[in-house]
Amino acid sequence: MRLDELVITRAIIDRYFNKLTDNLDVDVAVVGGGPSGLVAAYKLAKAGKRVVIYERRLSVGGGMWGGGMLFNEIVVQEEARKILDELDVRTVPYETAGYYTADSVEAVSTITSKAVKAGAVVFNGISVEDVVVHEDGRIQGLVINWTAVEMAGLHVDPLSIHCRYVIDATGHDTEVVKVVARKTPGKLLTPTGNIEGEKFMSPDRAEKLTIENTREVFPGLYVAGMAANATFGGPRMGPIFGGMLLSGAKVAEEILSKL
Ligand code: 48F
Repeated sequence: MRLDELVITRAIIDRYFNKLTDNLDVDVAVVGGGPSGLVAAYKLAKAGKRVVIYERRLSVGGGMWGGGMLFNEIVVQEEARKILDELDVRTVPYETAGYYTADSVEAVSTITSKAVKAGAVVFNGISVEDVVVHEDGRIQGLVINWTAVEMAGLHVDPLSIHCRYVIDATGHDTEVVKVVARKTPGKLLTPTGNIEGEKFMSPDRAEKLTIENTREVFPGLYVAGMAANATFGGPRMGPIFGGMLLSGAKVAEEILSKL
């Protein structure tokens, strides 16, 4: 066949804009496609909910690609292994009982594939810069813009989408919560009403607290993964990823119980 560049162009534009307009009003919008966001999106989509992930970078996966210090293996503990089993990510028991390893590239690519096949729609190269809140004070949606616009520092107004729930899965930077905290100081559902801030490395406590801290932090806004610990004052844990996966599963469960 002879290829026509205009057909190629039209196909991309048509299909992309259909995808965009089909997803302007969804059940759950996940901000950040790291391990916690991907698992949350997978579980929600599998339960039949309409889910989108906005990811600033070209690739989802967040901090999981590089394992620890670019050694591309991740560690998960016994409690989290069943999630990797469910997602068809192979794990290998380590010599110390209860610890398992997985290839980080297999983990990211397989979890992403499962989430997308379950129906989650990923918009990469898009950054979330604000939230939509009307008179009732509840988050109704997100304000989004191209990452390229953000990077270039261009003065370009963003667009908005609607969703019933937002998950801040933006990792250490807890970006959505930061915006909310800046615009409504003292109103977060944290002990101080503000962001408590991430604490020093302490994996055992951090992994447990990540799950505990995975909850609603403002009407309509949940935190998951490292954003949960940064928001509620939990420690960091480094390259053990069980807490991230379990946090993604927990936030999905909590939201499903409300939808
Ligand atoms: O940081 P990240 O992997 O989040 P996570 O699910 O996992 C944390 C671990 O990777 C690791 C750790 C535990 O072992 O400490 O750090 O909590 O992924 C966060 C994703 O969110 C994207 C960012 O590019 C990354 O892929 N992101 C951050 N801010 C925005 C965003 C934003 N404003 N809009 C869109 N995406």
